[in-house]
Amino acid sequence: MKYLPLLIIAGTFIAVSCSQPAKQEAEKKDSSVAKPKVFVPDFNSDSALAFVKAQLAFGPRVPNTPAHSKCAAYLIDEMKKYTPEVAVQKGEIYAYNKTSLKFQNIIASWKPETKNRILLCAHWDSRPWADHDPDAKNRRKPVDGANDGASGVGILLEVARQLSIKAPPIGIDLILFDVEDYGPHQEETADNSNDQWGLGAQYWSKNPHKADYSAKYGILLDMTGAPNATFYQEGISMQYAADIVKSVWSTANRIGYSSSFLEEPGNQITDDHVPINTIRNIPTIDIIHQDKNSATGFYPYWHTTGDTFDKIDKNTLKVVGQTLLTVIFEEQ
Ligand code: AHN
Ligand code: ZN
Repeated sequence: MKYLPLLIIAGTFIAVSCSQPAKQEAEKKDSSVAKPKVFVPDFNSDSALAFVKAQLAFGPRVPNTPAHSKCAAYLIDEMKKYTPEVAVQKGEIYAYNKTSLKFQNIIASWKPETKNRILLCAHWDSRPWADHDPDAKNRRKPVDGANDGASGVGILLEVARQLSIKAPPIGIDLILFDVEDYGPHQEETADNSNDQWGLGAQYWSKNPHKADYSAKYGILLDMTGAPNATFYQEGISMQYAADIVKSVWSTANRIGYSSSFLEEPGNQITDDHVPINTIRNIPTIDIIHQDKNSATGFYPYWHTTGDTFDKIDKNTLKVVGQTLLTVIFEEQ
């Protein structure tokens, strides 16, 4: 408490040379406040929004459909514009209902030779069934997945474009995971165990694109495009990577996004970060929109036919994308 006024001064006028010893002392006390003064690119939310729209133009990206394979080709081509290091992991996996699904995990890397690296990821497939739709007639229809899938991928494509303009200070891997959202239909089975979701991420965690792949930490984006999205500190992230959660939330708050990045606990969510934490042993957090006032705990259109492009708010893309760029460029 004693140092608070000095910390605020140090944070605000960090570029001003610190001649008073007291101020320098204050900076040393809390390294999370005294961030290096570095250039951080400006995340372009119009560009990110266009990347979201481009994915939706293929239709729902449901595994084993033409829209799914066309969108994979688009994502690979797009990533290749921004880095020569693009790996595609292809294979077949079985869904909970024994359906064989062709999948493609897409991995784009910067500074592949560097051991000091971070991993950013999102899922690019969309859910085959809108099983939470308010209208029962829609519950076997596919989900557009504007927010649930495409929003996180759109942000990562814009991050990729920015990294092609200004190289990051550390190694970066962007992974677009497939087959996250093929978990059991609500009406089909009561067995909703963890390992039926995130099948692409499970595969990669067991068979990384490079033998012995590791990273300092990982950040997963899920449902990062709804208006006024609220990101609580998700439970599994706190269990495996509390220090990363705290530092990312502190960065977001420092750059002005405290109304989105709430420093309050959220529920535990089964998501792609689970196998990365438990199988790959990389501490990985999930930036995921949770809504304490909705019946499902997620945004209102979650797993409904209403998860469409018109619901995406580019301000939320900006909040998340600018936070990621700040985290990346303040690394060293
Ligand atoms: C569960 O419904 C348990 N997890 C959902 C993870 C998810 C689905 N994220 C997006 N779609
Ligand atoms: Zn989903």
